[in-house]
Amino acid sequence: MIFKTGKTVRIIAVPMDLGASRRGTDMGPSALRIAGLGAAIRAMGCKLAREEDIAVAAMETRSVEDTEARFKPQILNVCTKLGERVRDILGAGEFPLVIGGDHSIAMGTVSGAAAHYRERGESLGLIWFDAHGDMNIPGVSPSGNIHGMPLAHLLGRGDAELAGILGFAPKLDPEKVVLIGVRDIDSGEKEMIHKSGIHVFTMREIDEHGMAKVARRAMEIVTEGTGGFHLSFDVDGCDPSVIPGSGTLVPGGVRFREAHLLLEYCADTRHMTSMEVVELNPFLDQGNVSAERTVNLITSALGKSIL
Ligand SMILES: [Mn+2]
Repeated sequence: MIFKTGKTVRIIAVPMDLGASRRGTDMGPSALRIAGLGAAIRAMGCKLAREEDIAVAAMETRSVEDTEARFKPQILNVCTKLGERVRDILGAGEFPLVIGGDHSIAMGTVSGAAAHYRERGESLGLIWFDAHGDMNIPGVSPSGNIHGMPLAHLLGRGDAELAGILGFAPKLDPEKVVLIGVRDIDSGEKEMIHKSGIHVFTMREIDEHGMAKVARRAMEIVTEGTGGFHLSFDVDGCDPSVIPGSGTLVPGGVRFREAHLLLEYCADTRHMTSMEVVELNPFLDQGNVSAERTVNLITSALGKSIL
């Protein structure tokens, strides 16, 4: 089965680790490419455009100026460039597949997708698959690491510059945002999540109702009244036994088939118009198994089915 919209897929690699606490997510794109991402997409019968890279400064070449939002100027710069590319790629009718990189890059990807729909008078739905809430803001975040803050900024909170990438805020209607797989929330984040108005399916809901029911409800939320939706897939949403190669592992996560099922539902809607994969850290992996499984998961999201 080929990608159901028939769109050309364009991979954009963003080797970012400035937002993370553990080093090594900058090698995530390399691990996915070595695991055969491009070939796997072509093998499905999808058209794949020439891949692109967005340059990211190495941590060693920069100094931390702001301990409440570490490496903010560099992350702002990368996210702005990424957002412009995602907006333009969507405008050209292609499917942007962004490979990271730590989760701070979502401020770029989602800003670009939101800008695309905003120009058309439409709104963007968002599936945020993650063990964490990513709803921290500078001054509240215990670490100052920006990879724990992207969702808050996309909803218009926190630092005005990070929230204002591509010149508008907020990027999202919280009613069209779904957080799935969460099981580790900082105390300061809990109130932010409750007040935000986003939909949250924690591991408890997945345990109680099963992924099929959760995924069906999530698809309704992000497709009704939107122009399309973006999937931000943090590999740490999966259980560490599935994806050991990530820096902030939390036990009790989504199992391999549950993750596939969610992604198959995303493909079935024909409404997912962009996707990103973040927080893969090959230095913490066992061989390259996490990247290989992630490639497999990506093909499900692009419409590969078992039969
Ligand atoms: Mn995350």
